[in-house]
Amino acid sequence: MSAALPDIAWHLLTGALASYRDQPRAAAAVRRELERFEEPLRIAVAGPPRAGKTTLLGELAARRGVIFTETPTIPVPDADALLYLTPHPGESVAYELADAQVSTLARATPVDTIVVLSRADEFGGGRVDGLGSARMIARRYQRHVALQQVCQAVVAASARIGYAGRTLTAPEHAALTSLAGRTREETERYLLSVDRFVDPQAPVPVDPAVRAGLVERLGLPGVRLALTLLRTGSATRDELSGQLVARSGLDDLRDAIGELFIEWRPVLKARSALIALDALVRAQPHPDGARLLAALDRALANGHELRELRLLAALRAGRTRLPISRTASSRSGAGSRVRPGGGGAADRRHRPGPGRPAGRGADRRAGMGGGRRRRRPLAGARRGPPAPPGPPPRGRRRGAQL
Ligand SMILES: Nc1nc2c(ncn2[C@@H]2O[C@H](COP(=O)(O)OP(=O)(O)O)[C@@H](O)[C@H]2O)c(=O)[nH]1
Ligand SMILES: [Mg+2]
Repeated sequence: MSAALPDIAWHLLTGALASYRDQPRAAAAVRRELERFEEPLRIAVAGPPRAGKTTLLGELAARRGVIFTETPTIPVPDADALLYLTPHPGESVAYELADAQVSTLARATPVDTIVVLSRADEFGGGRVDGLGSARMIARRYQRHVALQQVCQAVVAASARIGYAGRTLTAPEHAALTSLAGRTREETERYLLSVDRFVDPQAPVPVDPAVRAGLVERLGLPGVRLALTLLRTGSATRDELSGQLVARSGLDDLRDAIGELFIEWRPVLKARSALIALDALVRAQPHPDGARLLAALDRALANGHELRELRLLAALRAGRTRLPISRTASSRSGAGSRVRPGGGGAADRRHRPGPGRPAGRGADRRAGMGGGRRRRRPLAGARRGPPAPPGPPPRGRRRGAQL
């Protein structure tokens, strides 16, 4: 049985510390990596300006053992995991993320990224079902080969709707209820633009200043959604608030962060440390360097936890599922979910056997960079149409839509 990745990483780092004992700066860098092992998981929230990073950070309440930081650019030094926000998704996101992978090792183990379709309420041209269409787009993107190779999940979320729902006031609820008392036809033309909605002349039973407050907090798509929810049965403040939060996608995002990042903290920490050590050894030549690099390569290529993580992401995305017998046999444990280092069904099936040669290149392709070999045994269980073809030629990549 292969050793656990955190143990291997710890072993390699302490070995490197001994190797570099005569090079104080390199030794200090290794020591720093050893310290990081004990520190909270660092999750960077990145993306273009106005993608909604600050607003989302406000909703990702502090959790023990995790530090969220906002940053405009990638790659993010010191981050163990990345939430990459994009309000205008396209294929270019996959290439931006691929370009930001700092090394071959990082590229070969893309277990550290979740793509967030942010400001999801604005999708679909701000129609009532904008959040619903964003969720469907996210699901489709998760099956796209170019994105699978750079991230673990794609989740649609609107921090604005989540926040407004969570903090919905009684006066806001009352104002929305009065508006919802009018028929859809009556309110629809005032919901075509912000100017119309806040127009003092508009014969709507809510004060213009209150309307301006509503649109400030919920946006027009949010107001439209709230009116639909009120008209279709979510009448009380608690019900409306709960529905807005549920539809915001924030719970889905928190689940993804929990299942793909936080539960795997030691593994992601180990991965960060190994990638950092790889960079250090390349920058600071040492007689032990070649041996260390080979060991690092082996550790990441053979790390069964990293394969489990990739498999878990594929299961969550519905790209694959465990064969029935395996699912049934694991039901007594964690069901079809794969647990961190938990030796679940997926683990038993895919863990390289003892004494099996490392087969560097093959393991890379199999375990990480797209998981082709890993998927093959499960091919019969795959649902839906085959994944779209791979990336277009480089010249046509940027700006293309998925
Ligand atoms: N419609 C909508 N607007 C949002 C959402 N999240 C943030 N915004 C707005 O987008 C603008 C930029 O948000 P901010 O969080 O500062 O983005 P940052 O530059 O990425 O940190 C602000 O006006 C926010 O109110 C969202 O989920 N939906
Ligand atoms: Mg900001």
